[in-house]
Amino acid sequence: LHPPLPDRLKAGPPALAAWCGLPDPSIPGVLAREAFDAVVIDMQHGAVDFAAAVRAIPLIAAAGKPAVARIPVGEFATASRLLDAGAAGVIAPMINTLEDARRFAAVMKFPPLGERSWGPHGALSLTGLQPGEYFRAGNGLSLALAMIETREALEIVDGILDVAGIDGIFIGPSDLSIGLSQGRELDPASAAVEKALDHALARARAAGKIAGVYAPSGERAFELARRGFQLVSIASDTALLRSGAQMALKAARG
Ligand code: 3PY
Ligand code: MG
Repeated sequence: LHPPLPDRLKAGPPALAAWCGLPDPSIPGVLAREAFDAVVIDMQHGAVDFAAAVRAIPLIAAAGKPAVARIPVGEFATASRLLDAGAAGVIAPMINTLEDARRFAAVMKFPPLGERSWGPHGALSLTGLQPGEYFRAGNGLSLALAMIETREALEIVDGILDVAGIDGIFIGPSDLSIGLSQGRELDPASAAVEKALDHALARARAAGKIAGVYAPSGERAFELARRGFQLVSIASDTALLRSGAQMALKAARG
């Protein structure tokens, strides 16, 4: 049983997460056994369906790691279902209005804070809590991260951070680079993105909330964690497979 993810992220040190988009649940299960602090299952761009995510969650938990899922855009009902299955947190992409943030927070938190409906079948077995205990503790156990990845979202980042039930933000540097350049470029390390990262991080810190970010490589993750991001995901399962294969083949070919 791991400590509540929001508390763990606030206390530090920065958590490094694996990022999984391949559909087989054994892949997050394998990566959870490596020295990651958390594992993200990506249902937005990944090929992971709900049944695969539900199978991955206990495999990640069995390695003593929190499972975090990214839902498809606007599929807020899926967020509660993932918490019911035992996910420790949910990342919601493209939160571009205060209404998006409020709808997301509502499905993530039980009343009176939100409107999450009761039925945490997997969460009860994974946490070992009794229903009443889980009902009282649940809002503090589950992490709600709103993705900031458009110009609109960046403009209202303070308002999003202010929504009760939103535990923090997670920055998507690729979409943000597209948005900030008005569709002219994809450059997750552009000067405009760098400035936005610092701004969003500072606003999250000022609000006493969590700041997470996606990093395409270990080197970039190191740099973003050092800058103060509390949750940094590294590359993806596919990227790690490809780079591992390339390294092995390079060595084999001499
Ligand atoms: C982005 O960079 O846009 C992301 O969503 C990270 O996966
Ligand atoms: Mg994105």
